[in-house]
Amino acid sequence: MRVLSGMQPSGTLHIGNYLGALKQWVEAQSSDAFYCVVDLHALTLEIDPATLRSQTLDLIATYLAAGLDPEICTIFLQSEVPYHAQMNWLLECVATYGELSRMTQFKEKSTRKTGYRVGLLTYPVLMAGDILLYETAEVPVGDDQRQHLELTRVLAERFNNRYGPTFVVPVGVQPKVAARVMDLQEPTRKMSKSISSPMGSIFVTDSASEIDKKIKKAVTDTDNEVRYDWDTKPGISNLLEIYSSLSDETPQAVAERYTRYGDLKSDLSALVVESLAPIQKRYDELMTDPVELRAVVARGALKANEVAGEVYRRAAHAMGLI
Ligand code: ATP
Ligand code: LTN
Repeated sequence: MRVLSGMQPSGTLHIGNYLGALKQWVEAQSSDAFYCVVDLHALTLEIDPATLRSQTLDLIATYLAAGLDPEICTIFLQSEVPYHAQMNWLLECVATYGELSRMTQFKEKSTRKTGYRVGLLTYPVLMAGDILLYETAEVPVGDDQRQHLELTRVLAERFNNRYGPTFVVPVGVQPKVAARVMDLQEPTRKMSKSISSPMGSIFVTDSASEIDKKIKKAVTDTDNEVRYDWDTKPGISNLLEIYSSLSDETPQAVAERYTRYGDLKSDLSALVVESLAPIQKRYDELMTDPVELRAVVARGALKANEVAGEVYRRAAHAMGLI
């Protein structure tokens, strides 16, 4: 089963990125899995070039530290496979302005700033190309990417109807729990790299004491009953989902063991610290050898270019390019 996913090198990952996406990727890795650092996507918002370069290396190291193994799956940089930019153009000539301007992420990010970049509008087309270039069947992503996945399916189907069968129509897959980890301070809003307050997100690089402080201060409610119920208890339900994702129990089963918020928070904090510790240790080791990190993605790009090149040529030919 062909699997592909990617993340932007836009800053340190939080536990939502890890539980919603990266942890699933590790479980789904095989010789048929492709994972990329989507560095071209990171150019849609203002980013300092040196920062982009260092965050790209960080993200490669984080993928490996979390358990992606380049001997098993293909890890690559989007910008090292030029077919992504080329496919983007073909698909921009399939997508409509109306459907791109209706994307929630575009509406949110474009209103924060006047003079937003055109790339912010066309971002989902680049993403659709990332996926379609690899004949992807499944795309493991968090819940917030559903709309982009749906657009990818619409574009693939439109292309196939107009130009003949060319693309595999992919599906998005979300984990059963923690597909949408919420901000610890505002549990009705998703944990986010760019919007959350520092106390609202647990980063994969956080120290044990930072993790403990953030979980202890997480917003809950005053009825003092540990129950999994998103409608009336979003704060507690969020903590239960994080727990559940790390312990492989259901959130209801975790809830049954606790009567006090404080006990749940202490145990959760210990579990998060224990789960992140090996990732942090490996990350530190990997970051001492940036040359090897570059070599991993250079090897990945060789395979990615082979697969993507074939699909790109098929699509270009179908549209009438010689
Ligand atoms: P930003 O806020 O800057 O847009 P982000 O934190 O939303 O960043 P992305 O880089 O857009 O993170 O997402 C990387 C992956 O993590 C995607 O698969 C996305 O669905 C997933 N993801 C992001 N936030 C969460 C979350 N709060 N819970 C679960 N999964 C998430
Ligand atoms: N939009 C995604 C990142 C992304 C992606 C992809 C995810 C770009 N291309 C292809 C899966 C498959 C996000 O997480 N913000």
